[in-house]
Amino acid sequence: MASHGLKRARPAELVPGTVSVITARMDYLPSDTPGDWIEREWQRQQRPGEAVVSVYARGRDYHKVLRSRLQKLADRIADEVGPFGHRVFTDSAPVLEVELAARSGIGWRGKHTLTLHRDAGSMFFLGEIYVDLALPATEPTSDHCGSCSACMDLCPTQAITGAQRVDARRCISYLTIEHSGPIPEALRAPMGNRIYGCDDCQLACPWNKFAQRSPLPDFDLREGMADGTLIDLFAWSEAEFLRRTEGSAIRRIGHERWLRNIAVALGNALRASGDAAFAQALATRADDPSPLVREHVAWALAQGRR
Ligand code: B12
Ligand code: SF4
Ligand code: SF4
Repeated sequence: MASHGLKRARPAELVPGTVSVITARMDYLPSDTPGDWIEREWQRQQRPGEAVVSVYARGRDYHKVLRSRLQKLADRIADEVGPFGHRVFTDSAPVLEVELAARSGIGWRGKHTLTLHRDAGSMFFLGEIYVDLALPATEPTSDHCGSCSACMDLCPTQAITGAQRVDARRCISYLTIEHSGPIPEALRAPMGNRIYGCDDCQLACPWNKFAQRSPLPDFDLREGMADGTLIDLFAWSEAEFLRRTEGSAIRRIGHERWLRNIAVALGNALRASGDAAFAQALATRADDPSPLVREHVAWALAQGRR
């Protein structure tokens, strides 16, 4: 953040000539998501041997999908108004996406910090087109969190330290995706069987019963991403990991972090169930070439002795 300075707050410093920002949301629940999906997600966390990948990452990498659709939208605008200066973004640049979305009426910022709308919950991505066209501004929507604090109360690591304030160092999404080193020991048990990202603050949110399905096949589930077991996924070689995650956002964490995360989940499963199958799976990687993986496997095996 420091290296980009105030570019984040001043769009024209990022893309010279910018005078307006077109904001967009793209829903990501897969098209065949059942009506009781929130309940099902909670239940999966009760089955320790299941591997829980965050809902947003179970299909194709959204960065590619959203960026190409925003570019198509920009091309269509150019067909109507003639060539204009623009650049599309999603998640990739120093852009205050949630703040822009909130100010332009895509939704309000929930206490979990994400953008939220009464008709769509929060299960959507954000994207923007910076343009050099002076467009009339849309209005923000009102805040409908009220006295609710479900997301703060249910966060497994107490990462939401105040309304609209997340301590990323405690957030399972950060720890499993962005963080490269060892996962702090105190936060390993609360990770449960989440191996990539975390949805709990969104599952807790009453507005997500209005979350919309995506009509795009891009977000259809990939094999292993919604029904995989920890034991199966832990057995993937690096080549298999790369093959199975081609075109998926998961690929970016690499095989080493993938194994680190699953080792923690296996340790939690071992502690919860005492099932020797989890210990056997862990033992196959006790001598892994990566010190990071070895340390997490050793921690996980020790959970069986607690
Ligand atoms: C860093 C990051 C994370 C971090 C930190 C999250 C956090 N809450 O701080 C981690 C890794 C933990 C994370 C996790 C997740 N993330 Co994330 N993340 C981002 C990212 C890349 C940057 C956010 C950020 O820190 N910006 C910098 C800070 C300074 O900005 P800010 O949060 O908007 O807050 C500032 C402004 O409000 C500003 N402000 C307030 N008033 C004013 C006034 C003025 C004048 C100005 C200038 C500024 C200003 O001050 C605030 C504090 O400094 C964005 C994409 C993006 N470019 O925005 C996605 C994004 C927020 N993440 C997203 C998602 C989906 C997630 C997860 C749900 C993924 C998952 N399932 O695991 C989780 C949810 C965790 C949570 N409760 O937040 C989506 C959210 C979509 C939505 N509906 O809102 C985004 C928008 C990506 C996208 N393009 O779709 N994420
Ligand atoms: S994503 Fe999970 S760990 Fe992070 S704030 Fe939300 S509930 Fe807490
Ligand atoms: S769970 Fe409650 S407090 Fe949290 S974002 Fe949803 S409505 Fe707001």
